[in-house]
Amino acid sequence: METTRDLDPLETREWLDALTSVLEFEGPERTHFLLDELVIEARRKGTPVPYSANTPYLNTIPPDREARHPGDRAIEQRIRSLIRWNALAIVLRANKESSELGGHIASFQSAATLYDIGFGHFWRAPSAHHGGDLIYIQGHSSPGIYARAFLEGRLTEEQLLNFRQEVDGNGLSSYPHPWLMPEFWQFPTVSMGLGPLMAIYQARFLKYLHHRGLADTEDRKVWAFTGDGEMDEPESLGALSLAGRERLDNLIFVINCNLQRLDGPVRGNGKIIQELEALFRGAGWNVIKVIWGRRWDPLIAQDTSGILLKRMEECVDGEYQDFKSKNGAYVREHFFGKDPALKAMVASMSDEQIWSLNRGGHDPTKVFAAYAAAVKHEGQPTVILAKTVKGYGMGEAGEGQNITHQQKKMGEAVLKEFRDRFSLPISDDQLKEVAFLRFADDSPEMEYLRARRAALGGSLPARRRRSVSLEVPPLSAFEAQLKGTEGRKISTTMALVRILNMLLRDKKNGTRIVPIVPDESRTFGMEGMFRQFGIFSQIGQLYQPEDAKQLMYYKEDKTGQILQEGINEPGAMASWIAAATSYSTSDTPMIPFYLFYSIFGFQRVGDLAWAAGDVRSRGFLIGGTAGRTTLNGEGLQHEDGHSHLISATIPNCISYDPTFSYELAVIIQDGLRRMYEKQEDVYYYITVMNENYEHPAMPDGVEDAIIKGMYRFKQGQAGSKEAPRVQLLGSGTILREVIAAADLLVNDFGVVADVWSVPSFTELRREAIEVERWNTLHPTETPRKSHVETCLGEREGPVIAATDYMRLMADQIRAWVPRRYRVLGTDGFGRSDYRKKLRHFFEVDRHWVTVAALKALADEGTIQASVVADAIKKYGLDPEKPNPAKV
Ligand SMILES: Cc1ncc(C[n+]2csc(CCOP(=O)(O)OP(=O)(O)O)c2C)c(N)n1
Ligand SMILES: [Mg+2]
Repeated sequence: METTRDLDPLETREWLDALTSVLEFEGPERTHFLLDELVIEARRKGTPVPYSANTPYLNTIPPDREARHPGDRAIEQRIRSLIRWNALAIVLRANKESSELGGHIASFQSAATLYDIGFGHFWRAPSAHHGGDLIYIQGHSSPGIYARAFLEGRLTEEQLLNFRQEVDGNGLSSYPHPWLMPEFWQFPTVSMGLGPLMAIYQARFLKYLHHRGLADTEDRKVWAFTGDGEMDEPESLGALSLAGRERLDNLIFVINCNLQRLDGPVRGNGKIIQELEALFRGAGWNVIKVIWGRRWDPLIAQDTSGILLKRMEECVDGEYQDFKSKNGAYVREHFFGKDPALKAMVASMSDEQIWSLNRGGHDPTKVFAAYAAAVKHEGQPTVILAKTVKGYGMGEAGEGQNITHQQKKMGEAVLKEFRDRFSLPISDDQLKEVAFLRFADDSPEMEYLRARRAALGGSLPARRRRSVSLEVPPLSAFEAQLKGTEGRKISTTMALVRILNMLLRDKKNGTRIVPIVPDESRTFGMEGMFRQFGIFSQIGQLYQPEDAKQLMYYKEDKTGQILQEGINEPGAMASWIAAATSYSTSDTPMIPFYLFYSIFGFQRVGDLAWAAGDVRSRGFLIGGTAGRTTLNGEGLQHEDGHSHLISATIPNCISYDPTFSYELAVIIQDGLRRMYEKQEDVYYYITVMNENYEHPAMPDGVEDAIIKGMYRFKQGQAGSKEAPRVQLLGSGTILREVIAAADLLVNDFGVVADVWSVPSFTELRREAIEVERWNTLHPTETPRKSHVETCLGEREGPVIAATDYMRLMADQIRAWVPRRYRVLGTDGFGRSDYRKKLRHFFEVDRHWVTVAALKALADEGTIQASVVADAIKKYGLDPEKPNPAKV
């Protein structure tokens, strides 16, 4: 259908005049209403009116509706200019000798005003009157944040000089890392996409705390800064609809649309601002575009014919970028010069004036107006799409150029231009050495800076390291798990759910437990919790659930305790991180338990799990239905035999693969004690399984050894003194095969076996490395012994280990096993079958453990090799069986 050609301009004029008059006399709401009615009527009559989520390529807030910037703009500009200078000085000086250390200049220069207006007027630090706003700062803009902290007197010159030099302490981390600067940085954002995702769930978790009456978060905002390139990440976009659906009006995204990412333009052939506008509007967000600075206002006001807007809309980002890498004359020629009438509009302007037509994101008045509108907006999250220039002020060294992202050098001539452009008080000598600049302590600038932050409650960013210590339940509270199941068969998953139920009912801390599930509650047998504790929903439940008449119906509730995240592991993980850091962000320790299919844990959200360590999360991750052969019917993509290897890569993640419910109880109680009573910055990964078996009572005095990772489960009873001996190790469900193998060994071959339960090979290895390191550095002192050496040193016979994980799991302790060590594991892709068949296939069942033990004894010369051959025959093992790791 022809829609662009105007067949009757007179008629068009009449309609437009009518619109103008309504707008003038009855206001924008009425105009909006009438337009909506017209579109609905046209559609009802069968006219196709295509959906467009875009508004014109203009600022969302027209000049006459802008909230006025209340500050002293001249002083603010001087402060901002000094911050700009110090930010680039940090990077230039770090790279003076060589470029080995790296750093970024161009990104912060494009974002300086966006941060400055926030710090100066909006972002409240925690104080007696306010819980504090939470700011997710773009990772590689860190030099600008350090530069401000330096001006405020929070960082020393020495620290700035140690940017990216952290080994000797007192240095500044390259990016926001709470692990490395625990009193400064709050959120690890530099892995693109994680900041936006975590910010959304943070905002929702603040609502959760508030609705459940755990903390007053009513007036707190979450601000997330991201680049326009960063919005390419699926993680950046993936939770937008959740934010819209949950009406997170405590959330503000600021997207710095400098039109460039690392290699070049973000959308050279299109317009990133328009693309993002449509996406965010579609997801239910309030969108505020800040495209043009105030120097454009008169031109836009003159544009009654729409030729300027037409040009603005047809121009693509690649061209906009190109203009800002050139000069005023070039912009006159190539932007305005396209149309004689347009060129005439700027005929009286000099090239300099054309060059100074500023972009919205560089205009403090426009940015202020956008922020003021955003914080007032109710019922929706807000995104501010601010157009800027990458490398703003860098001139020939990189302004608007494709190379600018990685530019770490600026020559003297360019620095002089920078100085003049921002009217910086820098002598030629200072310029040569790229000196850091400060205002005199009693200067109006310093007074202004201090007064602004004082009015907003103190300096930011700042991180709370500790909160209140909780009184955690003693081990005796877990009595039901410690005494064994007395004949009943249950899974460790069921034991875990029982523990969770007990903790949820705990009078002191029950309300702090946050069960989190990604649409998997029924898989773990947690559906009973729905009715009792409720699923959190800000709206409550607008419908009667289908199963309302049942005891355990599906209950959504405003004060619900469970976070049911849908089929969304990254979102659930982001929720868990928000809860696990609530001690820091809200001074309200929470105890999250996130349960997931273990294979969809670390390998699915590995980068978030790493960030969780960095941000000093405290909480429990529960890898459900774990074990390559234990989750038997779900095949290759579900059967996990390696999550413990990934969790072991995270230095402050403590992992366990328990077999019995008392082990689980001891581990969880100790975790509660370490994380919530002692406030250690660690988190737990525990695997639980869905195989039902009987659980014995806890043997006496094994608690400490369970926590260390290994204890003697059963002492082998020798019929005679000469009987050969072996040490059998196992974890998880496979420990039960190991226990059975001990019986086969003694009954079929007269070999005596001691059985060890090893809930954590990972913790054993960590401790052994520490002991070994101490011994190396203290060679003349009495050597210390690792727990592995202590356990196995005084025993006899070769050592055999089997788990439901890859061999590397048990191999972790090889260096400290004092004798011959054979390891069995489930290397290779999983597949579906009965557990019994799978354990034979992967060669981890009782027969294979027995054969491995006999072979080790034969290799030692304790028994004849023919005994091993007899066993292979006896148990029907095929010597030509293909290697399961390869098929
Ligand atoms: C997951 C991930 N991939 C790649 C990078 C490397 N990286 C850092 S900044 C950057 C470009 C960012 O562009 P944009 O988001 O537009 O930010 P700008 O610097 O333009 O403000 C890239 C690719 C990263 N930090 N994280
Ligand atoms: Mg960018």
